[in-house]
Amino acid sequence: MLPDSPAFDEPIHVGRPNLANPDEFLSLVGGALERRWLSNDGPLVREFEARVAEYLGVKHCLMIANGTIALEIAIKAAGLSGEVIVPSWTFVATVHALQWHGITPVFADVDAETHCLDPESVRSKITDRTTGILAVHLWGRPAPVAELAEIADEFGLELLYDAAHAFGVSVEDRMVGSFGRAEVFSFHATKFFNSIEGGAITTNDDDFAATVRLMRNFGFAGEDRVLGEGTNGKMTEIAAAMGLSNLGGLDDLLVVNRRNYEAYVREVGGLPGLRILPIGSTEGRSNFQYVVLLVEEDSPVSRDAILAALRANNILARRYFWPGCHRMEPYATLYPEASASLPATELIAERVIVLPTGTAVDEGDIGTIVGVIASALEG
Ligand code: T4K
Repeated sequence: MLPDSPAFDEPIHVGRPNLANPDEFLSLVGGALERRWLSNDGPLVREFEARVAEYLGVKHCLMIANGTIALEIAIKAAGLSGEVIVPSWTFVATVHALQWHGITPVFADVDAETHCLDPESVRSKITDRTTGILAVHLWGRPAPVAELAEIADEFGLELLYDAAHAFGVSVEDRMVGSFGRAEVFSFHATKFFNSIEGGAITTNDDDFAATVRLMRNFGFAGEDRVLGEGTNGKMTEIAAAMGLSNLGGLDDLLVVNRRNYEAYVREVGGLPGLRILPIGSTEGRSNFQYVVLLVEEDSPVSRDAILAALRANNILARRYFWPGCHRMEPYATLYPEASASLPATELIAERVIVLPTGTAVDEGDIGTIVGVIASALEG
C-alpha cells in the first residue's frame, strides 16, 4: 500500500446487504411474474409470514412494506395517544412514527452499558397523559423486558417494542417477537436479514392482529367494505421473495456476524481507550448484526478523528445514532430541555462508531480496519 493510498480501493459499507441465496430469489420472483400476483396478500407474503411466525414462536406475523410504516400501524392499532415514552437513543424512525401521528414522544434515558431504556428513567417520565412505552432492542440487545412489563402493568400502559435490530435474538429461550402487545421488525436492505424493503408486526393478540391486517390495507375487510382508518402498508411479492430466500441462509448469516464480532473484539483488545460494546449475553442469543466501537474518555484521539481516518481509507463507518433524536428536528426545537434528563444518551452519542460487518467483510478485512484505527490512535 502506498503511504497515501486508501486501505480499501472500494468503499466498505456498514449496511452492505447480505444475499443468502440469489438463485432462489430469482426463481421465486419468476414464479410471481408467472402468476401475475405481485402484491396484496400474495402467496409469497403468506408463506413468509407463516415461516417467520414459526421461527419466532409467535401466533401472528403480519408483513408490512417497511419498518417505519409497521411502527405507525402498530402505534395506531394499540390506540396510543397523548404521550408515549421512547428512547432518544435510537434511529429517528422510532420517534418520527409517534410524532407523525400527533403523539408527544417523551424521551427517557438509556443505560450507559446496554444502550437500551433505563427502567428508572422510564418511571420518572410517566404522567397522567402517558398511554404507552415504545422500547427499542437497540443493536439487537433485548431491552429490559421484565422490568418494562412490570411498569406497563403497574400504570396500565401499552407496551410496544421496536425490534428493528433484533431479528433472531432471544431472551433466554423466548425469541424476540412475542414481548409486549406487539413487536415491530425491519427487513431493510441494510439489516442482516433483509427483504429489500420490508417489516413485520408480530403479536400473540388475535384482536390486535386483526386490526393490523385491516389497517395495512386501507381498512378493507372485503372488496368494497371499509371498516376503519387504514393506510397502504402492504408488502410486495418481490420483497417476500427476498425475505424467503434469505430465511434459508439465516443460520449461516448469524455465524458470519458472530465470527466478525469476535474478530473485532480480539483485534481491538489492547488498543488504549477503545472497546467493542458487548452485545451477547449469557441469558439469550444475539444476532451480532451491529459492531459498536466505543471511544472512551481515555482514548488518545477523539471519536471523530478515528471516524475521519476510517473514511479516508474508504471504510464508511457510521456514528449511529448521533446526536440522539432529541437533538434532531423537530425535537430539538419542540423539547429544548430534553438533554438535561438524558446524561447517558448524551455521553454515548459522543462515543460510538458502528463498524462494517456482515458477509461483505471477512477476518482479513477486519484486521485491516482495526489497523487503520490503531494508526489513527498514533495521531
Ligand atoms: N427502528 C430502528 C431502530 C431502525 O434502525 C430502523 C431502520 C427503523 C426503525 C425503520 O425501519 P425501516 O423503515 O428502514 O425498515 C439505515 C436504514 O435505511 C434503516 O433501515 C436503518 N434502520 C438505519 C439504522 O440505517 P441510513 O440512512 O444510514 O442508510 P443508508 O441508505 O445510508 O445505507 C447505509 C449504508 O449501507 C451506506 O454505506 C450504503 C450501504 N448500502 C445501502 C443500501 C440501501 C448498500 O451498500 N446497499 C444498499 O442497498 O439508514
